[in-house]
Amino acid sequence: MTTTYTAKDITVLEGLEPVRKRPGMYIGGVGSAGLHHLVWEIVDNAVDEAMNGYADQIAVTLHKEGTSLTVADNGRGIPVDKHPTHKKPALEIILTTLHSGGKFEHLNYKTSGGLHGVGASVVNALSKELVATIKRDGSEWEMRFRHGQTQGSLKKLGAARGTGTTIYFHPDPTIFPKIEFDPELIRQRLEVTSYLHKKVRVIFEDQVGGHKHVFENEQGLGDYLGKILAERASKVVHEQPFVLEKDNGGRLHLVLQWTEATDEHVRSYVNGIPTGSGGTHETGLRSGLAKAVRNYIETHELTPRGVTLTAEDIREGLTGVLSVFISDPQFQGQTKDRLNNPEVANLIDGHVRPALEHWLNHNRTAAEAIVARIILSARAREASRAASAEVTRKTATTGRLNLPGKLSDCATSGAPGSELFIVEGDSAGGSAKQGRDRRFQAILPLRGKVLNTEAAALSKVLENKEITDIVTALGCGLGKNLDARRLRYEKVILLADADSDGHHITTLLLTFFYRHMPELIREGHVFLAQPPLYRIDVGKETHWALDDADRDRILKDKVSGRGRAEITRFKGLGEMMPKVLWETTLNPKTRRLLRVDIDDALATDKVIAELMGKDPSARFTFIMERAEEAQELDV
Ligand code: 0RA
Repeated sequence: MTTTYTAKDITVLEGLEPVRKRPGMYIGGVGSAGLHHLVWEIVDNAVDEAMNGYADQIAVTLHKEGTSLTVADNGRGIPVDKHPTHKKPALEIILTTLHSGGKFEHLNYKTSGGLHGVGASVVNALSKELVATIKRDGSEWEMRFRHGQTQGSLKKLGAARGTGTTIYFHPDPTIFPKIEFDPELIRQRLEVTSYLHKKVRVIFEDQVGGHKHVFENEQGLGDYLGKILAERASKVVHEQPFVLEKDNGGRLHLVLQWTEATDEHVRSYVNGIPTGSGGTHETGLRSGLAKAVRNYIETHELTPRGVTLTAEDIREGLTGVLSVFISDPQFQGQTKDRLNNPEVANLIDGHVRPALEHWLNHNRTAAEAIVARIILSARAREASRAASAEVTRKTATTGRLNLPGKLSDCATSGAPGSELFIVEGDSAGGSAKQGRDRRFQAILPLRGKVLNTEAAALSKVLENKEITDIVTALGCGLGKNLDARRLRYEKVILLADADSDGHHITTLLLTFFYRHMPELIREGHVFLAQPPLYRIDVGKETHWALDDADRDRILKDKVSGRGRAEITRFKGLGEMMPKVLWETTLNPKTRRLLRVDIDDALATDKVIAELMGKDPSARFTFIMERAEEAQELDV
């Protein structure tokens, strides 16, 4: 007798050995990202069940050792009946055979999520233990696995009400060198999941930290946008956001709101996966958006005179969230966070353009405020371009910049090793000017108030004299016209008193650099000087302390048992002798500088918006905490 195998059977019967042999092929790697991939994979299955309308609750439990998880949904429950050809429960086939996409259509099993769309069997293959508990047809069933292999057969535990799927898994330590789930990462992902799927209740019980989170949103992306606006302390230009929800076939959810912020902040997701590097869906959004706005402006004859609107002008201050679900996402880039499906761009453009144009025409108050905002950003861009063109022109014709009067420049500005100290207050500026090495150190004292640039439009920022003096002294332009190669100093060093006013000024300046000259921070040009707060004299020795903790450390290590110490506290930089300022703060051989660094753009954004937008007292703790930390300062 001969047996005929169909292609379908061969596919379905492929075991899990390849997954254990080459886990990286399936989950990207065996580091922390790969480990968390297991969680997203199992959660995505539950999310699919919810998205299809069969479940409205997903509960994730991180068990207290932080090494295993349980994901439960109240969906239909994975079928437990025997598959006609394989004579095995469908549950077993789903968890022990490798399958992807359409190959499982005969089981009605399809995943839309998942970076690789690999499904639960991959998680099973890479777990030292996995337990599936199913409620279905009035009973509760259980099936256990080790390293992807069944441990006994499907068991009926007893009668049960309701339906649902619960998966417990503990990753295999012989595959993952370090098994430690990150509760904060999981919390954030689940919170976003709840925004992407409104009305699904997502519960996260974090037994590591002892917290329980319940995420549930009526408005979905609308609620998410509200949260982003609050975090960034953005002032909105119009009251109601533009909302688009298309749920037939694929899914497209979009919320947009223009703000007075000077940057664009649109977060995008494909099948629930964050696409931090954008891709074709964002391209489609941008083109649809630009066309809708331009059409509206033309139709209503709102075209401004003397300035052309660029696509960037149209998007300045735009805040929003885009979430799409598509059937065969192709991700690209080193971190696989850019969508590459070419067809998606036209699809999104085709939905966004008419819907947004319609909305603009039916929300005239909002539309007019948005157009005014766009024209303003175009004018501000023109103004700053003209200002930097002026700087270039002057340098070209006279060979000298029209530098601010109060700048004491150095002999080697523009050359490697040159430094600009931006100093708070005139008297401190005087000491610094006398104490510096004029060959390579320039001093710019600040007199007036520095504007809080966080909430201000660029045109406002450029009206502030202290800010324009800094911009002119640096010579590299700002915003979209910034050219870091033209920076006139290698190091830009902020020098302020070691007190709370000083910290305040420093924070304002850092906010300005972060918003309008971020390349300078990113390329490591921005530093904080660390002037001492105390002078400690013991006999013939002198020590300098940066703060109270430093003072106490010096008293303990250097002074105790060596006679009486005389401690002087400086009231401000201004009362420090120029020679002392040189020795402690200016001299590259003896000073300590903190390099300002951008760690994580999203987190930084949030910190700055929080600091500058709301609680003024938080501004100080920020700087002081960080400054005490170490050599690197993260804003
Ligand atoms: C296959 C078929 C059906 C449901 C599921 C799988 C299913 C899978 C997962 C994974 C996590 N939660 C889940 N819930 C359901 C449909 C069964 C039917 O027609 O009743």
